[in-house]
Amino acid sequence: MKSRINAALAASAAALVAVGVALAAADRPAYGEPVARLSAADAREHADAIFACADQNRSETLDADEYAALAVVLAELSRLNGFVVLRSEIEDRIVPLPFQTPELTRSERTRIEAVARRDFYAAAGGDSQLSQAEYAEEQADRFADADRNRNGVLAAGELVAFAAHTASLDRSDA
Ligand SMILES: [Ca+2]
Ligand SMILES: [Ca+2]
Repeated sequence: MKSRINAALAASAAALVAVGVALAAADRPAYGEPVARLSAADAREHADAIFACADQNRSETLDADEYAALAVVLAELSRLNGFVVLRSEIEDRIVPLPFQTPELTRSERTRIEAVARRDFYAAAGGDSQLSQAEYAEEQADRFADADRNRNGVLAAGELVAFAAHTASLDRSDA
């Protein structure tokens, strides 16, 4: 698995490799049980951990390149793994993707990056920098979109929708 990930990332820009290494860090403990329910607090913890991985230059903000690299790497790793990893301080857990997913093609990667840049500028505001709070707010909006029954928890199909979004499998709007 690791060599497949490295091979996929080798074709990418340095920014992609940096984010990919941070997200695939070998010193993380083994993955726990698949997630059955995701609370808003769990999602916030995950978002904060992802933000830290994506902030390559430790500026405490994401720029458009960091944000786009994050979107591409999350899609790439999720598809290679067949699951999305949810980070927490205690352990990483997984949400399996609902179907076999092919590796990213070059054109898909271009599309994901373009969508990510559009999303970035919508979320970042006039300074073109996305703070941790702004990233958390954007991710909270995605959580709310997935929470169809508005009970503050993602479960079953809601969780699948959230994971599919992370893997950029739901983007038909670009
Ligand atoms: Ca940064
Ligand atoms: Ca729900």
